[in-house]
Amino acid sequence: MTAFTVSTMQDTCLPISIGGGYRSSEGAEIDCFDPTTGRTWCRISDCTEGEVDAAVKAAQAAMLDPAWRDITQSQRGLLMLRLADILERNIDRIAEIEVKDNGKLLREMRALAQALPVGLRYYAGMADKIEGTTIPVNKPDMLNFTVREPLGVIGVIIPWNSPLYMMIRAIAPALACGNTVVVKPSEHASSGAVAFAEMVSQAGIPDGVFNVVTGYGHSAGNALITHPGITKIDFTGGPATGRVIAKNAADQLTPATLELGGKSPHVVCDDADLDAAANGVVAGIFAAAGQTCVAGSRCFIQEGVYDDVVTRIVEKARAIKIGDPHRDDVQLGPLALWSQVEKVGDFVENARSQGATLALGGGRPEGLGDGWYVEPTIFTDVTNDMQIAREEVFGPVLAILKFRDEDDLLAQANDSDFALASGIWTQNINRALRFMRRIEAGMVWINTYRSPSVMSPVGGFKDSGYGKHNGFAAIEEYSRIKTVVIDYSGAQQDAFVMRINK
Ligand code: TXE
Repeated sequence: MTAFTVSTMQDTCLPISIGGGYRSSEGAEIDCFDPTTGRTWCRISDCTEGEVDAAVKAAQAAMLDPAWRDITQSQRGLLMLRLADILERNIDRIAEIEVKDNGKLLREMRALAQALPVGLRYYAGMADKIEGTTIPVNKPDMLNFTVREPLGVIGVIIPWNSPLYMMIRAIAPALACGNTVVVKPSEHASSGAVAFAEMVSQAGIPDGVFNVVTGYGHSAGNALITHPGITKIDFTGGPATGRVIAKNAADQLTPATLELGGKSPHVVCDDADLDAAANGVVAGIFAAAGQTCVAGSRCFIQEGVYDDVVTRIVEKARAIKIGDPHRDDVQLGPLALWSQVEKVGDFVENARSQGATLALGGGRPEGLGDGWYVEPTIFTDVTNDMQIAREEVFGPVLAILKFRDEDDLLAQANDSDFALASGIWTQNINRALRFMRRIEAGMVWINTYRSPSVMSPVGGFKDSGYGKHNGFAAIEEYSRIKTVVIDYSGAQQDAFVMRINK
């Protein structure tokens, strides 16, 4: 089998993987762009409905295949450990392939690639610890227990910002629970998932357990999530698409885990270590060029230190080195999509016209060729009703707001459609814990920001979606409970009266 690299993928149309191995698709070709040059670097296919159907059927067949269905939970874990070892040997290759698609810093993509085997090993270790419970139902001579079983075929839709990282956090718990998966990566960043398929085969995971179909969301993606053979949808992407997916899932009564956007509040209190806080705020929004769902895009600064902290943040952001994401000294690469560059431009215009003050950036840097670069951009004097404070930009744009006291802070911070992440910088533990209790957010970081772990549940509330990735919580997302009742009394039952607790 081919070992995919940037050079073997360059200028080719990538294959798909259905039921093991690779094949070419009959669908129309789609160009994939390198954001550092703005030019096409490879192509993928827009898979046909028939191909998506074949992928789901392959995954259904694998669910029934004794090679997957009948192996022990420990054996499943061992297969995952083998896959983790293969991934570990391919970290650089994966990072390079993914940078080509989304233009994020090679350093960042390498760190994410290093997290892939960690995630797999975490869930591999869990595979043989997935247990049911015994329940004392207060009925003598009756045994009541539960077993946890896989759901079936999981349809996984991933975005372009951190493709394999998002994919692993779905497929690792899914496989640990004994499911099979069909992945539809973003049309902008499919190369990592395609390359990954060969590693799954090398690990000895049975054919059909992991399948990849490529293509647009409205075609291949829609065919996948509306397929009656899918028993669960795992989606990471934007809220608009999330709503479409949730409606489709509801139509088929298919459960879904949705991780959508955010407009996360990042708070600096007057008692914080101001320099550490300013660093945290800058990293929280400009790392990954703001293209992360947990970006700390709404910064709240307490009035007494507002001017001081704004100055520190602006100076640190001004010093950010923009350029080729492959270089070690670069801190801000291009945006992944041209449409994102245009979207950022619209946000900047709108923020200015609504009365926010442009304190830094707002345009595109000179001298970087045709790459899709945007300057680190900061708006001050933002109020919570402005578009820049309400909608997700998904770019290097920070909105700074002022707050008086805790009540004022929480009223503003919670006045948002989103509730994914939050952060607070303060030396007062009581204050931090009061914030933790009252903030509407799936995650609260105190004196740190953007510090995820596979062991720690991730997921939002409100328009940021529902369900959890990571941690033990994900096992509940990818398995179902079956209740078993055994009467060992040997007594005759009154057939007309329910044997309910009295
Ligand atoms: O996402 P989409 P886009 C946010 C961010 C960004 C916005 C739009 O604000 O600007 O979303 O980005 C597939 N049925 N996030 O347009 O459309 C699609 O092919 C099935 C936040 O890239 O949500 C891709 O694989 N699938 C986010 C995936 O959905 C469909 C990360 C995501 O695409 C589909 C990315 C359909 N009808 C963007 N339509 C985060 N939470 O990290 C699209 N898709």
